[in-house]
Amino acid sequence: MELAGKNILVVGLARTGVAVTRFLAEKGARVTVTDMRDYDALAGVLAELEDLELNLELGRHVPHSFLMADLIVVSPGVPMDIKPLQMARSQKRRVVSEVELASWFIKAPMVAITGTNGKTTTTTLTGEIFRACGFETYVGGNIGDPLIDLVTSGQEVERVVVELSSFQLEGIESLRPDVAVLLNITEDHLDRYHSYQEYIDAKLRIFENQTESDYAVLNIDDPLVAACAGKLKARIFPMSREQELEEGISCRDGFITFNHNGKSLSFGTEGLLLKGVHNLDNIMASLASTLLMRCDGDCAYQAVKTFKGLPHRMELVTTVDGVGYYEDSKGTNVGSVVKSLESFPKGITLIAGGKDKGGSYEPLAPLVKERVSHLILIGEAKERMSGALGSLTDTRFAATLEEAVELSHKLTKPGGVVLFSPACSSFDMFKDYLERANCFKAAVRALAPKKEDA
Ligand code: UMA
Repeated sequence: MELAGKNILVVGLARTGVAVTRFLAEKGARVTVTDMRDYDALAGVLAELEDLELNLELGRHVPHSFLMADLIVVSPGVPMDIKPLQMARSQKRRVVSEVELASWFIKAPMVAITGTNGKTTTTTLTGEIFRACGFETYVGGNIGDPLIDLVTSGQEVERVVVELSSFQLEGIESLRPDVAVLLNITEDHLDRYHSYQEYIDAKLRIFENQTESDYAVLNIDDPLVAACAGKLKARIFPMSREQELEEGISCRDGFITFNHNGKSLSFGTEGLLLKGVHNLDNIMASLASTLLMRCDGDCAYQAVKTFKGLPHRMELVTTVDGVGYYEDSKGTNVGSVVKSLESFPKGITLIAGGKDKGGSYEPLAPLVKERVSHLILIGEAKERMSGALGSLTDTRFAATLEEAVELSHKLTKPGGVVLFSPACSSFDMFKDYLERANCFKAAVRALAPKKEDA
């Protein structure tokens, strides 16, 4: 689509909206930007865009602008079913997400990664492997850097690795990854979707434009993921920790084995810095994607061996009075917290809660009963979480995250761990999961600065 001179509406003015606006304005489009937040709330963001000529509609969405637009680009945080978007669609206006827009201008081969958990780790590691193998690589998407930034920069790359959320996938039309990865599906974002099936359907859209020349890397240990295999046009490249695979990637008895077109490569898992069984899935997905896209096995394995993982994923903040304090602010859904709890044997003080996403907390019950000595709940979700889990262990409420940390310090015996893994989003008390992570870390460090164990 030729953008110069077109009326384009950008909906949402946070990270994505700013990046899209700059791109479109530089392409010569007539850009209108709309956000429900007002001028005061957006002062900082507007300062970043002051060199551009824009039409601003802030503090409200004006339906007329949606109906007049040649193209509407929607930020991931804006639900697709808000009234003005519904109206625009019914009037055949073209509505896309930022990743779709970016994909129109990207020529380099693309690996796209989705799933409920592990996306960011897999995306980062996949990027690291490509770079270690000598490919100029851009890593972006839901991970934090909008994909459109690559296009705006004019940077020529040889590989693109993009983390895609269900929100971004809702607004694609033609985005077609050369390799699309689906790691797992468990309940999430039920505050945004009308049903779990709607969330699953959004995730599966990652495959919809693929053809027989592309690959779908599927974690077939996950029944929901395995179930989609028969419906895809792309070549299926399965991954499993449970089955040996003649064609695919599997992990058994301390070795990851990649079998493809009669070629076999084997990689030992002992001594890898990335711990936990769920991380084996992330590693297999990254190896599969990169080896399918011409990476050398030895170089790829070197990158895996030196990869330490990400901040805000089970990060040990410090140890105070013999108790380890782990920050897992990215544990924003139940499936993710299950995996975090599985990492410790017993004696866990779990701090959880935040903005409720409407899903069930029941999947946490067996692990809470078996391993959690104290459960400290915060945020809007605390009553509902207490209803599901409160009878299984000593359960208390705290008004703030700081208060929860102080309480955990009083309750946890030496040798135990305090795990902050919320199972909820942060938006009831914080700007985002990063602010929440920093609040937890500051509260831990304030506990006993001189008591930190060496
Ligand atoms: N808004 C409206 N009208 C509405 C609703 C919202 O105007 O009806 C406005 C809000 O006031 C806000 C903007 O729209 O100003 C929404 O922005 P956004 O939430 O899309 O924020 P961005 O900074 O653009 O971040 C988004 C992703 N956020 C979400 O999906 C919620 C980021 O993923 C992503 O990194 C970024 O684009 C760059 O691509 C974050 C996330 O939480 C990490 N993702 C979810 C997750 O991982 O679970 C999906």
